[in-house]
Amino acid sequence: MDEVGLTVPPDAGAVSAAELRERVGQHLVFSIGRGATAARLADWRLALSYAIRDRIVVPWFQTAERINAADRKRVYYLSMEFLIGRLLDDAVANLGLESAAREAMAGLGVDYDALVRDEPDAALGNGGLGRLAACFLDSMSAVGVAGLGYGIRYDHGLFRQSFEAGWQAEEAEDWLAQPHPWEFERPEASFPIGFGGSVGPGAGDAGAWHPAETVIAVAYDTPVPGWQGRWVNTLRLWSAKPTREFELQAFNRGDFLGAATPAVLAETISRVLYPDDSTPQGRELRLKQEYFFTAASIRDILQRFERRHGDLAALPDKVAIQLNDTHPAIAGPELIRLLVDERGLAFDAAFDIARGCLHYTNHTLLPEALERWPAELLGRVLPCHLEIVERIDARHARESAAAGRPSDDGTAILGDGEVRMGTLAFVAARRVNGVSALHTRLMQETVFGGLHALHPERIVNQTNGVTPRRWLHGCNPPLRALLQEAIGDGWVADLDRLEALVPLADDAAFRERFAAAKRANKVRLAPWLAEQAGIELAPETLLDVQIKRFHEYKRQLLNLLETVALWNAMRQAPEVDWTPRVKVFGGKAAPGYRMAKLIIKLINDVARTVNDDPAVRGRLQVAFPPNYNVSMAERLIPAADLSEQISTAGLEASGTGNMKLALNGALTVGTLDGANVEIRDRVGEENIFIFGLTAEEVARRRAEGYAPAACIAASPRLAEAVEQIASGRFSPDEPERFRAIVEDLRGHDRFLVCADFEAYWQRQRAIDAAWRDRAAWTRSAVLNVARCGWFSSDRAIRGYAKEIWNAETEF
Ligand code: GP0
Repeated sequence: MDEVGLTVPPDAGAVSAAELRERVGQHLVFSIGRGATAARLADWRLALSYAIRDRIVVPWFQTAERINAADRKRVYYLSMEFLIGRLLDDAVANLGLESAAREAMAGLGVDYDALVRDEPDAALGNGGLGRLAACFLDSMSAVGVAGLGYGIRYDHGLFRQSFEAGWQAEEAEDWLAQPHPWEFERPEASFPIGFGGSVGPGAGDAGAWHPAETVIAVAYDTPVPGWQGRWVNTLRLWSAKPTREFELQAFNRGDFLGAATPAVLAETISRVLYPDDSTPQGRELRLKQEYFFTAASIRDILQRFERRHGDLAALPDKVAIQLNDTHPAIAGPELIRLLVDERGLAFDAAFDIARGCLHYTNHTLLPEALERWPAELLGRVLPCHLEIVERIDARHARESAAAGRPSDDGTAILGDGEVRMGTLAFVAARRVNGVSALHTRLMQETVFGGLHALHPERIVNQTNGVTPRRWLHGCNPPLRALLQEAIGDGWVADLDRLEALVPLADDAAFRERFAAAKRANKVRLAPWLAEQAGIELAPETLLDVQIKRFHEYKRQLLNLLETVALWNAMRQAPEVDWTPRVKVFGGKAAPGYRMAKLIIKLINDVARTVNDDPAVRGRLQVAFPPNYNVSMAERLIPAADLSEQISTAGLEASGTGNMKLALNGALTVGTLDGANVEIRDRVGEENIFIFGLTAEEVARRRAEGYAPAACIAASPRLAEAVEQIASGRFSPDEPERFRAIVEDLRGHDRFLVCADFEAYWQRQRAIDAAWRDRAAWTRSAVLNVARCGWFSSDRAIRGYAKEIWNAETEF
């Protein structure tokens, strides 16, 4: 910095509104190339973003210098998905520049909030898994871990959802249509990545891989500022480029299309995010994506290590690599390949080094979600890696036999012509973790039982968390202001301090102000909800939200059946003083997931019927705003009164939306699944509405041969709702439309919707009653906020740093 004569700006937060305003003006003219009179909203947004980014760059350099000077152990978080959302407001808040930014823009005649909303969401993820990675990035900077996130810079993130006559339609998302102001392209940080070809013999343990095709991985770096800008890590995303832009020979022959083909094929690799959540499609392109970003990252990691260290045996002391699910599980074979084939180590030494660095997070036990690649496909795309996988498997078999385990205990990596990526990730990892206490226990007892017996120290728990910067400070200004007055702002970096609210739950004046903050959020939401879903939200109405991906195990259908039954009950007893509710659904279905898409259509059909019915006007409304994403979550969560977390017990690994909603004062109606169990343990049984079968009971019911018909017969309410759906009450234009849903409910009901229906209904009526005692409700809501500090991702990251990575935290 000094060498180029640049004066280092003072503290990130120390910039005045006047100075910031001047910087915005300069960027508008000199970076965007536009004058103030011609500037559109997007131009102003870009100008402000560049001006804010300028404040991050020097602390970013300083962080790197600190890490290098102390030779700190580095933590690499490899993830196929980073669902980061908008960055402007988040950066502004982290730097403490809210009032300066507002004032600067007001001085320029531009509305700051409109600017913030103009930013497209970076939707490089599907749901919980990708959003967790984004929260972890934020927290690694907040607590000062020397962390770096690696992923893919998809040209197109998760599709945009719209409804056509109530059916989900998908459109390509285009977040890079405008310049993305937060990243720096690093053309010099690039690696050739090979695919296919053959393997010849090498020296010693080595093989010599001759790939048939090669693409270039080019890095794009986004700085990730932590709270108060005191630590700035990096998110490095790889983009695929052709080795040669263009086949000039072909072009000169007049073959214009042929000239462009290699480039198009190469760039296909980082073209689009696969929209399947929890259900891998096993496509060749997906395997190439996984290898592409993993191989580039591992090479980058090794290169950075080798620039400062000589002895590869020291790698585990200086490098911790976290694999977010099995998508980057090829990291093990790739690291071993580099050590053996390109550095000359023996296989066993290389394996031990790899296993000293690698750690694997499992996010689900659903059998259909566990990644498996046909060995034939892997051998075709990555022939060298398949050979290494075989050697890893053989070594694992030897370890297994030495420990006296039977050879057929189901823990082989290769079997039935497939490579089991969960097993591969487990075998090559030092630690393997689940994402909630229940999930981790089920890992040990079920899917990973055999491996757990062999390596009883390997599986540990790290319950998920959410960043309080985005999910309380950023999204909930009314509550933030109240907290500031009541307990200061220490909670933003130390969320346990929310506990100071506990005594205030019994203070009527405080409760009033807390309720007023919730009301303010609902008032803020109402015009948007009216515009998006055509419904009217009165602030006294109970706002009930279920926002998450559509999957049968998450049971949006259970919520919908209860909605239909409630509608019936209201119509049958209009004289009753029903508790008014607005039910909000939000979420996307994988484009190929037919049942989930049919459930979306059913919700929209029921919504139309209910919302048009004068008999329930002002009592029951159903809203399904399209295109649920991070920004929509930021609107809905602060306004919600009731959080629906109703998955079949044993199937939701953790959930993180459950934490965000509770932290913003929504009460949970939920099963004893995932982190709901830990939320209950903290907020107390009396401040949460638990219902339904436990994981053990679910397993028992299934073992006994569960038959949903008996549950339907035993519940007239449920029977009536199912019959209405079956007979076309909500689809008079096509009475058979929902036949697949009805047949499944009556005949199979894999996710035990019918078994839990009555318990859920009863709990919902208890909720209706509880809502009427607003003081008691608000008291519970305050206690939810007060006791959810533990669900900060700062706590989770400190746990990973201490118990998994063996890495330091600065703050
Ligand atoms: C789990 F296996 N999750 C998967 C997957 O492919 N995608 C995904 O988003 C989710 C879990 O369903 C979760 O329970 C969990 O909290 C999250 O990963 C992060 O661990 C729902 O949010």
